[in-house]
Amino acid sequence: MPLLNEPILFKRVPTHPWGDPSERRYISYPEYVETGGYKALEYALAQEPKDIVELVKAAELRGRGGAGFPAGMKWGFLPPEDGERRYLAVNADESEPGTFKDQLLIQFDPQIIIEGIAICMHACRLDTAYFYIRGEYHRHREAFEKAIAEAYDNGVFGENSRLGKINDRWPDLFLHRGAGAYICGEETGLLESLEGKRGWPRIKPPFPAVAGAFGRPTIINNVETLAAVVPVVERGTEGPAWFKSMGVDRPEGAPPTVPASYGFKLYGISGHVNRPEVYEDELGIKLSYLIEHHAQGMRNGKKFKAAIPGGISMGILGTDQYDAELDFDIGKKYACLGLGTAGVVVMDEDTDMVAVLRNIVRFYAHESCGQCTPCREGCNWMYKMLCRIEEGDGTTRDLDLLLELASSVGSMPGTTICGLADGANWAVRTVVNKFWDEFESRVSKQKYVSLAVVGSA
Ligand code: L3W
Ligand code: SF4
Repeated sequence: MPLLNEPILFKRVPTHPWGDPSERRYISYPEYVETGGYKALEYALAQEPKDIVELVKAAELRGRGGAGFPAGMKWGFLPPEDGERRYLAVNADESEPGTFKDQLLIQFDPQIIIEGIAICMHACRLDTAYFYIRGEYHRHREAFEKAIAEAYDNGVFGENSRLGKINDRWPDLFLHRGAGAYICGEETGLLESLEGKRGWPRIKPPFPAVAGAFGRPTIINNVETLAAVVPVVERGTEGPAWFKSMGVDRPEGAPPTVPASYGFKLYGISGHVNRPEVYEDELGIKLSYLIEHHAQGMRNGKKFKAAIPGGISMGILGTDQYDAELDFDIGKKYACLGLGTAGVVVMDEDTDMVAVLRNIVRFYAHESCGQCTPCREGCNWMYKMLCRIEEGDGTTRDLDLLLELASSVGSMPGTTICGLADGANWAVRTVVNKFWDEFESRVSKQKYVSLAVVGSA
């Protein structure tokens, strides 16, 4: 059984083990309300906006889009109101490979997201929200557009909205479609795209909370983060303690400034497992538990070899890390970048790790926006070396170069505008280091100039 007693975000979306996924259907506004929806917004509207920000801060809800940044703290970064426009941009671009957790809520229970959006707009005094949705999500877009129309019809947005005027404007929610570029999921690439420009990430600071869409203060939150605000706020002052009764506490003796991993999480699991799916459970469940109890074990009874914890940018968990706890501290304990989106991709004993890495780096080379030379040239260079190694034409020099490029400060790491290049570096470092024997056995020993395993994984 899962650690959660009942689904929270998936309350209305049938998922294993509580319901039959074949019975999923669109939950309309009236059905959402009949099943307890919009109580959280009602509560929020009866409070001072700043008190809702404090409530979310107290819950220590960390962003569910990949970075795990505390949502309440982000909301608190907004400058004081000046009467001009302030925006919310909802990141529904969901294009990190292996990540498909938000789409179920978007397609089947969009009102929980819309309620979270409305709460955030009230709390942060944002008058205009954009729902930036991945271009390939056609059915999801249709469902969300219908949900927005229902929300307008029922007075959530538009003239005479129950939120009242914000910055002297009636609040609005617009849907904006992406056009298939991964980089537009990076928050500042998303803003550029929203403004009608090429999705080129911006240098930070300034952070979007200070200067975001159209140069105005903007909050950018992931779909799951905003949905998770709803059950917390719905419980009023009890919300933070309830949320913190789930998940993983900060290490003993750590100061409150060290973020913990509280609450519930949507885990998407795919790859060589019997039941790939999105599951809801507490933060901190073991990878082995996710595979065996939720995903019903490895496919064809094969042995576990590796898993990507949460989007390919996070690096990889090795064969001996089967019991890794899936919380935001996973990176510190298991030599990877972090939990990311918790889009777990599982690989069995027959998987060719050279081919896996070649495929991952191909993705980065293709999706690099090209602004930064180390990313544009480096990803392509690494891809060419990996193709050589996979085809049996590589040398140990290629392996050393790969690691040097991905590890040495001044080559790729830390030299670029956004995290895409670093994502590629983490993938290369962790896959090569954790599966060194496999890579070494594929290259010619001639021209051996060993830098050994450069840097730690
Ligand atoms: C104001 C400060 N705001 C930080 C804000 C910042 C952002 C958030 C986190 O990358 C990761 C990446 C992907 N004043 C602030 C501040 N902020 N300091 O906090 O910032 P950051 O830079 O840590 O992260 P990020 O740029 O948002 C996200 C990885 O997640 N990833 C996710 C991909 C997700 C998808 C998807 O499908 N959902 O594509 C997966 O691996 O690579 O490492 O809002 O502005 N002082
Ligand atoms: Fe573009 Fe890569 Fe630079 Fe990011 S790191 S801004 S994707 S070139």
